[in-house]
Amino acid sequence: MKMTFRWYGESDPVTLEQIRQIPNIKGVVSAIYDIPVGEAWPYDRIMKLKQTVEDAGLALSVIESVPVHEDIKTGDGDRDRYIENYCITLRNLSKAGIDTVCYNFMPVFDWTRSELDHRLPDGSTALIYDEKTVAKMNPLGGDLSLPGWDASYTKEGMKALLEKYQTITEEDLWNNLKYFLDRVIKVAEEVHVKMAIHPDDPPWSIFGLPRIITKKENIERFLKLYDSPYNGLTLCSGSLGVLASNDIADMVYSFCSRIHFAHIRNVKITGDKCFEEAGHLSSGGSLDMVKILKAYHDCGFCGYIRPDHGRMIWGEKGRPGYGLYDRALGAAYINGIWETLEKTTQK
Ligand code: DNO
Repeated sequence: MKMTFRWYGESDPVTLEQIRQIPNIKGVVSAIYDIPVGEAWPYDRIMKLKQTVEDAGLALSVIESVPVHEDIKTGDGDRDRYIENYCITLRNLSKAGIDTVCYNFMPVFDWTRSELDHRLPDGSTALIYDEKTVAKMNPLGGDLSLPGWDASYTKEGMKALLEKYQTITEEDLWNNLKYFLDRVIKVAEEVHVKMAIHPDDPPWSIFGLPRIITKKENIERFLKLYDSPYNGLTLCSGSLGVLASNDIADMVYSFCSRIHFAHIRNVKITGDKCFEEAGHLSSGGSLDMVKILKAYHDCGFCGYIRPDHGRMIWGEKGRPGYGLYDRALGAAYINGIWETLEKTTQK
């Protein structure tokens, strides 16, 4: 496995210099954040990002994410133009030496939580999700804004988009995803960029919007939509793991050859469709991190891996889920488990 750490670019309070000092982090996962969703990423902008990262002694390992325009997900408007742009971006990324791209196919909202700074008994704060609170939230009301959300919508634009989704069923979303893959994976194969879809977080419908990358059967269906090693997964233990019926280690064993990027984090299921983000340690949450990492190790996983969301600890202020300290502790924990697996497994 290749350990990486997410960096949100120049505006990230966490610096590349800090990231470089976390043991075993050799590369970062980043993106260009100021290009409107749907537009092609110019080669020189990609090279500028790569240079900045390399000047700090790190590699630009994965692009997380190249976002997918809503017209592609709804299957109308300018989807062909946006798909064409997506392919240009992949070609430019490949030319810059990037081999792995993460994306998602969640309508309108990326990862969603009901509270960003829920205080835990130890004084740290964590992201939590409570279904009843989310059900009461007005997606038009600006109640919450998360780092993964596209903040460029006007209220009217958002309203129109949500209305459009009223007529889009899960099956429509599957068809639109296939339409996208049929065009994009062909290019990914040609330029050797591994595409890695991120599961829906949380893995159920929110605000009445369809969500499909939610469980094992659906991931199997996804992989068959375009059967190619370039059509792969970002397996996120925390996103899928909030459903007790999702067995993450089993998914790793089942899909390993198609997992290009592993997001490792723990979550504590606190009720039906309710959860709290925990530190990475197994005993802090509902997932057995050793079992999950052992599954990757048993499969000979050599893709990219990163610690995922952390709590805010030691008084740190920063981007929800993406502070330095708790994620660095997560990285150290993953390193420790991996080293143990390396040294105790018969080759
Ligand atoms: C959340 C992240 C997601 C992820 C996207 C991938 O912390 O894992 O925002 O980057 O869903 O497109």
